[in-house]
Parts: sequence; structure tokens; C-alpha cells
Amino acid sequence: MTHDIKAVSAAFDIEGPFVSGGPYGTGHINDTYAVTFDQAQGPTRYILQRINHDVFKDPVQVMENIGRVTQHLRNKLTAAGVDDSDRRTLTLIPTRDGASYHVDTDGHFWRIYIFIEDAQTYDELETTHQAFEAAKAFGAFMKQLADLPGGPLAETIPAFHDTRARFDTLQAAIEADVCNRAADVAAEIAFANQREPMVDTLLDLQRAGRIPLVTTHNDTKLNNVMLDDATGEGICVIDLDTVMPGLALYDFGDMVRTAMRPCPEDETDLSKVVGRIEMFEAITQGYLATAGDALNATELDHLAFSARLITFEIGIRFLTDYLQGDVYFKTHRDGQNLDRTRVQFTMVKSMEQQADAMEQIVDTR
Ligand code: ADP
Ligand code: GN1
Ligand code: MG
Repeated sequence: MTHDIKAVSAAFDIEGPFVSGGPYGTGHINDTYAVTFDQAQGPTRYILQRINHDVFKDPVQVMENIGRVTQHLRNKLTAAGVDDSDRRTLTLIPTRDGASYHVDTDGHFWRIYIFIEDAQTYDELETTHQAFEAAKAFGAFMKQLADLPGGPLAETIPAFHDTRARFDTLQAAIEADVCNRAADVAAEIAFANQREPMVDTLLDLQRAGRIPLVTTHNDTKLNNVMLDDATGEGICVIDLDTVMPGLALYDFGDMVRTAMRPCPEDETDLSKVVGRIEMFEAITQGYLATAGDALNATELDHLAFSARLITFEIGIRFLTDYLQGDVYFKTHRDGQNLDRTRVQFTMVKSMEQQADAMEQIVDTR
């Protein structure tokens, strides 16, 4: 579906005429555009996004969460005397009616953020310094949200990291086999089934009260944090749609999943898929530098495990989507979700092989 982004942008309280706009970024969920306006200080870019309301069933709830989170972060930055807070937290541009989002005539939900210039997101990390900085930023983000006023955030996607539910949904997709694809992925299904016992570990610890539910990001893939071009610092955590109650270990695990992988998420040459242990070390050091004092002994004991679990979980989700006919994640070619599955499962295997070395890194932190 094509959208009239100029008309949509006109609903927002932005100075100057619309100059241009086009698709931006590599996110799998929302429709993201960079739009440029001619303003007194020169051409100025913004991020325009259509919220995927198939994924986020209650976009208003999403926007309420994001409003609370960004206001809280901005209050902290102001209290600390930070003068570039517009680069350090997402800033929503209100509509001309003063709302934080616009609903178009087709019922699509739109929002606009200030564009964070002179910073990038990376789909694959290049250096351990990037991993360290990104992890520091996600750790600080969780710490800053520990005193969010107003009670827990709404759950924008129910059971998002419920690994048991994810596993059971995969079983249902295999059973239904709506696209007749299950026979072709017998090896991947067997891989998943062999690892079923993993899926209850963190849920059991949570139920036993040994690891706490706190406000977490829940989608800490490393292209959801912007690294400053000049300093390399992780200056802004973005993609706040899934900020809600979760486990710190989910955030840690998803950072490791993306940092250790040396290739694209949908790489077809699986010989390239070998986990980079030095990236695990950098993520661990960066995360513990900012969030270490918020983690208890059980959480620290499960850092390496959480990386395997979350990588496995995302693999299961890609496989489920492949079996269901590619209805959830954006795809750009046939078989892409299957390739993504294979990369995740190969990463799980690589992490299993390196489990002792990963535990040792955590022990000697
Ligand atoms: P999705 O939920 O689809 O992943 P994101 O919110 O992560 O969407 O946005 C997609 C990409 O757009 C990001 O990876 C990032 O590169 C870019 N982006 C998002 N917000 C901003 C921003 N405020 N400034 C600059 N780039 C941004
Ligand atoms: C999606 O939105 P994006 O592209 O940052 C997904 C994550 C997955 C990730 C896999 C809301 O993240 O959960 O881990 O793809 N987001 C949602 O790359 O489902
Ligand atoms: Mg994203």
C-alpha cells in the first residue's frame, strides 16, 4: 500500500513547506519515512512512521506509553542540565490539534519524531567499541525507567517474550501448515523441538520470584540504538513501541543476539554464521557498566543463557512466520524468513559451542 506522506505530514505542527520524503531504515515492523521540510535554519529532516496496527492492536496505548517514557527521560536530562536532550531521547512532534499521533482517513496511525542527525544505527556491528557503547545505552535506559511514575506501562504486545507461548504457537503453525511448508523445514522443526526445555527456564525463575519484572525495552536489537558519528557514544535508544514490563535478561539476550552475529540476519551462507565472542565480552561489559547494580545474582548467572534463549526465541518466531505465510515480519524476497530462522538457529548452535567461554567472561567481569 502506498501512502501520501506529504498529506500525512501536513497534519503535524511543523514549520515550512514539505520538500521531499521517502522510505527509511530497515525495521521489520513499522513503515518508516524520512521527510524533509524547508525551514529557516535550512532543510530539516524528521522521521515519519506508520504504526503497524496488525502488530500493535492498540496504537493509542503504544503512543501513551511512548509519551510517558520520553517525558520521563526528558525530565531526567533537563534535571541533569543536559543541553542536547533532543538527541538523547526521541521527541514527538504534535499534530496541529495538539495530539501525539494522527489517524488518516484509512484508519492508519502516524507519528513524527525529530530526526537525530549525525548519528547512525547499524544492522551489523563493526567494532567492539560499538557493542560496548550500545549496551551501555540500553543499560542506562533501563535504569532511568526504574522510577517511571504512574505505574507499569501497558503491555503493547501481550506475552511478547513468553517463550513457552512462542514455542506453542510454533507447534500450532506446524500442525495447521497453511502453506504446506512444514515438510520442507523438518530439520528446523527438529532443531526447535530438541531445545524445548529451554523455553521454561526464565519463566520458572520469574514465577518463583527470583528474577523481577521491570520496565524494559524488549526489542534491543542493535539497530534500535543510535551511535553518535563523532564520539561513537550510544546517544539515543529508539523504537520504543515495546517498552513495557519485561525481564532485563530479554534485553541483554537480544543485544547479544545481534552483536555476536558477524553477518546479516538473513545470510544464506551459513558458514559465515559464527558467534563473535569478543562482541559478547563487549556487550557484557557495557551493559554491566550501567545496569550491573540493578541485576541480582540469578540474573547475572543467566546472562549467557539468555543470549541463547532469545536467539532461539527469535528463530522460532521467524520459523512460525514462514509457516504461516510471512504475515508478521516484513520480507523482501521469498524464503527470507526461513533464511532468518536458519541464521538464528546456527547462532544458537555457535553459542552452545562457546557456552563455557561465555560463562567465563561473565564470571571474570
Ligand atoms: P521498526 O519498529 O520498524 O524497527 P524503528 O523505529 O526502529 O522502526 O525505525 C526504523 C529505523 O529508522 C531505525 O533503525 C533508524 O535507523 C531510523 N530511525 C528511527 N527513528 C529515528 C530518529 N528519530 N532519528 C533518526 N533515525 C531514526
Ligand atoms: C522486529 O521492529 P524491529 O525491526 O526493530 C521485532 C523484534 C524482533 C526483530 C528481529 C515488535 O524488530 O521483536 O526481534 O524484528 N519487533 C516486533 O529482527 O515484533
Ligand atoms: Mg527497529
